[in-house]
Amino acid sequence: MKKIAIIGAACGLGAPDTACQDGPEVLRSLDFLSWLDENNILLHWDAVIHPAPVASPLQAVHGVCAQLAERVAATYAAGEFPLVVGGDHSCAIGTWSGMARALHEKGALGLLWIDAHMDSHTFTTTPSGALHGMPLACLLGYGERALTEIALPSPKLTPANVCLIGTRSFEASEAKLLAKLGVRIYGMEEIRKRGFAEVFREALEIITRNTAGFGISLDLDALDPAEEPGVGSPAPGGLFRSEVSDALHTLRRNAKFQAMEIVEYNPYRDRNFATAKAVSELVAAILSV
Ligand SMILES: [Mn+2]
Repeated sequence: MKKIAIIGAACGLGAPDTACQDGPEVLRSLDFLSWLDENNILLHWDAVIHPAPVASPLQAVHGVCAQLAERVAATYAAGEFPLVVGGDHSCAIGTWSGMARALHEKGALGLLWIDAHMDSHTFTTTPSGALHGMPLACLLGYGERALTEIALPSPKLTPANVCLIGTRSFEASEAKLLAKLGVRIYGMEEIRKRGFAEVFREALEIITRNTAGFGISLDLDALDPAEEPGVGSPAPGGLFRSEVSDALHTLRRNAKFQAMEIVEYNPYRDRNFATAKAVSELVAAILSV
């Protein structure tokens, strides 16, 4: 059975609205994950990492991600399963830089990016300047040096070992970068045509083919905001919680599944804690016995 260490990443300065920075503390204080413990899933809150009071969003994101990478790598080295809870999605730079370093003697890291967006901008293409729109580009080696070089020399990910699922809101410039790199993207149209289960299975095959282990970065905005409104950047026409949770269920005994991240929980937009409940349900899907 996996023993899980939850690491909160309270970053909000990567987004125009900083509300997601309160996500981890809300989930921790309301004990949303404690019922997993009661169901014999071994977990504990390891830490919540907060940004230092610094001058710019870039410095804040760099600070959180550098600490997060250390924490994730140490957790993994200690034999625990790192579960990072965001925070805006800029924390992905820290989570997966840490995992890439933890795994790099064994081999490459595979990553499934479940998200309504591509998060593959750089400072030269971004319309908003927001860093939570850039983490995947950074991990692939494109972007600000301070962010691409955390924990290991860049790049942390090889394009052939990455898949995006749930994509439906993006700019042409980031789509162009991913197309140039040959990253496989499963948009909503393909998912509705083929079914989530089939697409998920195929993506898993791609990201495990040439890797030592893989992780999942789950942006809650991949889910449909009609069901889960408590996210940073809602985008209509998304995934249903049940189809995602059914697919995640298939990973429970997958030995190559090494880490998970759930991000962009905005407690102020949530209604009746629907999105907070989604977080615990999705975690349970992966980890229950
Ligand atoms: Mn995202």
